[in-house]
Amino acid sequence: MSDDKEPPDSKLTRTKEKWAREGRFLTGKITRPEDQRLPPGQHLTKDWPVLDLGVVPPISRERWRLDVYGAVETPVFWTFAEFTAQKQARFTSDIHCVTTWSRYDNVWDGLATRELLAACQPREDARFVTLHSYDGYTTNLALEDFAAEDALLAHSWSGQPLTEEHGGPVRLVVPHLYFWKSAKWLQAIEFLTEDAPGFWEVRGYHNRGDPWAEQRYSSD
Ligand SMILES: Nc1nc2c(c(=O)[nH]1)N[C@H]1C(S)=C(S)[C@@H](COP(=O)(O)O)O[C@H]1N2
Ligand SMILES: [Mo]
Repeated sequence: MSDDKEPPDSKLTRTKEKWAREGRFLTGKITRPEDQRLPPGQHLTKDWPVLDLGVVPPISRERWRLDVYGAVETPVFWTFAEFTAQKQARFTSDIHCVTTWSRYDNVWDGLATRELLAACQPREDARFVTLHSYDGYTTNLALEDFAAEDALLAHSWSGQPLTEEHGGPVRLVVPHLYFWKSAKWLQAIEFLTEDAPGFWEVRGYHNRGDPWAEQRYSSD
């Protein structure tokens, strides 16, 4: 898997670790009380910022593979063509990034995580998933969060193929959690009986990351 790759240690990574230590951006306040849709401490943006470790892995749709393994009855290994031959979903959802920007009404196409679960059949004792990405990034989710009804493995945004900088060919989208849980350049989904904190989760970020509860940092 991607475990053999050392994720890059950039200045941004060190800055964000510092923010976690300092509790930066924690307000406990609703920014726009009239707007029930915006979580506390967030502001709206119309553009779509790019945030990652600074390395875009060069994975074309032809070379892309998805590996689903661990505590499952039926491991899955798909090419892009096999992946898109699965039942397709279109979900519209909001993005909430822990660095305080939110973006409304993103239209995603892809495979609902519930369909993936139907295909791989998590074992009775599976409780967590860890996402592994082609840039060496990892992030962890409780199985219930991964299985949210609006969560999907997205290959398109606004009806267009997901761009490289936003995680194409395929990224995860879990709208009800901060966006760092939505792994770009998705390579593998590992099902686990024990939780395994990912890249940001071991660097001071909250293990769950619910924007409505302002779960930004592990101390929150
Ligand atoms: N593979 C990978 N996925 C990732 C990241 C990353 O560095 N690598 N960064 C996360 C963070 S911190 C955020 S805020 C979002 C940003 O997604 P965007 O660049 O499409 O806005 O991707 C998340 N998924
Ligand atoms: Mo982020």
